[in-house]
Amino acid sequence: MFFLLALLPLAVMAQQVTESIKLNQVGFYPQGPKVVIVTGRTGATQFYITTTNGRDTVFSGALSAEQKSQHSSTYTKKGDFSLFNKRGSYMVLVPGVGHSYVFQIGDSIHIDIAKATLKGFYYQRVSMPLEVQYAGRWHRGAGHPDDAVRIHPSAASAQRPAGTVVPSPGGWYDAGDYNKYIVNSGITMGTLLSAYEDFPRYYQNFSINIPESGDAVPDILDEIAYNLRWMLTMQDPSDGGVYHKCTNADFDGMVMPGITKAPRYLVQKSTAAALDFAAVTAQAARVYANHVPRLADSCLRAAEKAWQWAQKNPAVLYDQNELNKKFTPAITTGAYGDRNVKDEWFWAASELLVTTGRKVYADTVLRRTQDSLSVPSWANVQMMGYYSLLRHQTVLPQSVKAIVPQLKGSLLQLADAHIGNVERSAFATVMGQSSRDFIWGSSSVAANQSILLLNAHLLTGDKKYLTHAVSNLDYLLGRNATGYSFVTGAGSKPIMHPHHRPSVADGVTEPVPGLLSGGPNPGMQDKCTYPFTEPETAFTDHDCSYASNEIAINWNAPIVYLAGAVEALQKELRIKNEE
Ligand code: G3I
Ligand code: 9MR
Repeated sequence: MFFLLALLPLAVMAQQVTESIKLNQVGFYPQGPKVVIVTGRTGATQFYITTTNGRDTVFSGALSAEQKSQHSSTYTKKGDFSLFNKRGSYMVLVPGVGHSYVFQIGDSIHIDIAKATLKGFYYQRVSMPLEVQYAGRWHRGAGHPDDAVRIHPSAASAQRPAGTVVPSPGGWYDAGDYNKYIVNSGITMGTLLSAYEDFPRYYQNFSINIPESGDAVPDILDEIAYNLRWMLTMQDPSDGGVYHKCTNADFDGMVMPGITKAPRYLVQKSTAAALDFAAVTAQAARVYANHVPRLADSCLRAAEKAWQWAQKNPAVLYDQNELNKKFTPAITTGAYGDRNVKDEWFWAASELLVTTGRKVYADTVLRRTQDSLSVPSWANVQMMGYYSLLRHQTVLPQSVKAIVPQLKGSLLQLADAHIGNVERSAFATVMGQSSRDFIWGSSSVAANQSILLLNAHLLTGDKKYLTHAVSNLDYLLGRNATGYSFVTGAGSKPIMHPHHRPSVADGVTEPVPGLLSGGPNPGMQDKCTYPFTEPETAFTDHDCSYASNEIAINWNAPIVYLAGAVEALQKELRIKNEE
């Protein structure tokens, strides 16, 4: 041992920081899991945790046998230093390979991630200036006012013929583009509202320095309300139908928001939009009841009206190609064209049932429980209904209470399917159990898998789900085949060039902080140049790459939930007999 300790300083100094050592670049909880991955072929068999000057070794461990990843030609060895629990700053040293970035071990280690990713939504606000006291270097003008947008011919009605001008200000820009889409707001808002519903005490004093900070409402609810008020403008007051989106005809160029004066349109009502809207406003109605009662009342009325519209219009899909054959101007922005709305029915019914207890909603819930269940995405929100029903199981009517064991069983079955083989995977993360995890917005797949596991943890108290949920936070913050932290401004090697118009156009070197990059996507639909093209490496930190490196509200919301939940639950990571 003495021999080793004496030699190590020299070894460290001789070695460089290497990107072959991949780990959560932010850090670890003292009692939490701690895993490091060494990529590339190496004869090394040991790893060392050292002080940041490399002088002292504080822990050493054996590297696992070499593994070939299933999702790329990457070889890995794994090191586990979970047993090392001393707070401080450290590096990982692997002789012959180099040393890692500096990371921390500490309490509340992810609080900055939890706050920055929620603040990310503030930076997406439409129609209001981002002032320097809140936005720092990223302050900017108001962007699109959206106080006078036009009814697109696809959305014309007797009361609102094509060209009618209506206000639809506010909300969040969807992503790297400047449009506003109801379907994608659906899962985004549901996820953020659920973060609050699951951890209300945690968010009570969770301040993120937005203009509303300091009022009586928790900041997370103030931020959500900014988009909620916009969503309410998207409902046609005469029939309760909900427009699919508020958009330019074509994407703006890579300029600051509001520079172009292209007309904005409310485009075609759709069943998916109505039901996602109904789900969000129904959930908001109960969440805001004690905080902003008038907003809550408006939400409930809006939710029931949207539901009624959907009942009369149960299969109005949004098909942009068909739409463009019939109407001008052609609309070429994001489609969010969901072709299956069974899950939207289930989610809307679930939220309306929890909020109102009415039988009509229970009937739909009961009819739809055999439908397939998956980790949620913008196009599949079935699981969002499960989360809410199980969270509020005590207030459900008897008929639905009777199926709670079945709902819980299905959720846990899916959770268990995600953790069965983690130890055998090359990065030891829940993410990447299947190649299909690597799709457009794969980072949100990772975060949503963790939310599933966190729900399993909340329902059972079983720590294994929580521990596995942390593995995907580690994935997003650096323990992945690309070596990037996918959150702007976080970690030692964060992405720097997201496909995000303000970040490209604002003249500030650092991108807007707290935004989650889409992540590896072997589809590479943007045709940019990718240095690697296999499923888990098909990523390029270039602003050209909207298919792998855009940011989007439905990707940010689940990392807000994940980071906040892990922070709120960090004490439960402790090994029981240490308490
Ligand atoms: O679902 C299929 C899957 O079954 C198949 O295995 C896989 C193989 O490639 O494809 C999957 O579908 C992909 C889907 O994303 C997965 O969510 C589609 O190919 C892919 O085209 C689709 O991409 C969507 C993209 O818009 C293009 O329409 C993304 O989900 C969606 O997040 C993205 O959203 C855009 C908005 O349109 C505009 N604003 C920015 C936003 C983010 O990029
Ligand atoms: O910038 C757009 C991005 O937000 C979308 O996700 C993406 C796919 O719909 O499209 C991007 O816009 C591109 C357009 O589709 C094609 N021409 C180049 C645009 C990017 O500069």
